[in-house]
Amino acid sequence: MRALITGITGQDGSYLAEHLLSLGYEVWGLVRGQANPRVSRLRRLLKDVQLVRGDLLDQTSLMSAVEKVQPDEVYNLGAISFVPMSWEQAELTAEVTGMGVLRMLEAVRRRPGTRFYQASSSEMFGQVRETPQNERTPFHPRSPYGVAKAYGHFLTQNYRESYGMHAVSGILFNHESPRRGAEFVTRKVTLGVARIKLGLASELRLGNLSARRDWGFAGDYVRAMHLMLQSPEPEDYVIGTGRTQSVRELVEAAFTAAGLSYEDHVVSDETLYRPAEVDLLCADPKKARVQLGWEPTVPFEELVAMMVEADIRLLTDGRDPEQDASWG
Ligand code: NAP
Ligand code: F7E
Repeated sequence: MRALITGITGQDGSYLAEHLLSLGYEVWGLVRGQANPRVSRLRRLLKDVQLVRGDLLDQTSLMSAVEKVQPDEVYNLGAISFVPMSWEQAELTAEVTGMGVLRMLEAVRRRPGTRFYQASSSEMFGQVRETPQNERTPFHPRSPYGVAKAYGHFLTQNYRESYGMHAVSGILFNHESPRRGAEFVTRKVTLGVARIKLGLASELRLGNLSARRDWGFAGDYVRAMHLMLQSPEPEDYVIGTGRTQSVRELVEAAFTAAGLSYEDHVVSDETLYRPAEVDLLCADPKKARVQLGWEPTVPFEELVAMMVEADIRLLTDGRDPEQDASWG
């Protein structure tokens, strides 16, 4: 089996590539830019992945990539994925995170039989209409990112219905790991804790501590992506743990894991609040459990402790969190 992954240099791309390689796949990753530093990191760590150039903004490059790789499965993980950036660069977010899906679907449509996975997001639920959220819960996105993901989600459904494509969306709730980008709250917190523990900083500035998320481990979630494409019928699935914690609980767990007290270090900074917040997300992953046999394996407290430990090790070794994440 041959797979093509867009977004291979991101958190999920790296875990998915490892998982598919372990299953015997030939794995290709779409990479953009002339001197993308994350590509050299990827090359160091995943030597068996083959690379093809392309950009979600460039239809011709995607057609050429699909033509060259001739994949059996395409995983579209590429996106502008940081929610605050989607207000600052709303048009670019629409182009990459939204229109990028259209361009990938058009490239894949020309190769009948290729299966397509779209990285949809719990951010589409936004201001939630019910809790927990399942595959039938209506969308009310609260950011340009959420709106762009909703477009990609409906388009994937539409191409499935219009052209009979085996195209599915995974509606994934927040998933984290030591490879998470440093801008997202879990990694910002675990890196902040590591800096404070090592005497490199004394405070951590955060935004809204009351928001609640359903946080799981990225390594578990990429298994679900693969399982979705093996199902005989193309269908969409919610993937999450079914548990929800506040940012304050995350902060408390991370500081406690390092033997510190968060009240001594965390500063609430209103400039980090979002123009519109998603207050609460909690998945109902029953369909994935029953139909795919998928279960998350890493509980929240273990995930947070794993990330804190990895970041303390990273900084102790003098590595650069932006360049290395905790890949070593
Ligand atoms: P990530 O670490 O931010 O990775 C994003 C990837 O997109 C990077 O490889 C980046 O490549 C690539 N990319 C950005 N612009 C591109 C463009 N114009 N053309 C091609 N590639 C481009 O994201 P992640 O956490 O792994 O998430 C993977 C996917 O799942 C994303 O679509 C995200 O929106 C979605 N998602 C994530 C979560 C989560 O909790 N992690 C939950 C639900 C859905 P460069 O190296 O070139 O920048
Ligand atoms: O924020 C609050 C913030 O940036 C989580 C992406 O992968 O998951 C991710 O989106 C919560 C929000 O993730 C800070 O207001 C408080 O309520 O880690 P985050 P996100 O926005 O939930 C979804 C499913 C995706 O699809 C996205 O691609 O934490 N928060 N203080 C903060 N967040 C950040 N980043 N930084 C703070 O200082």
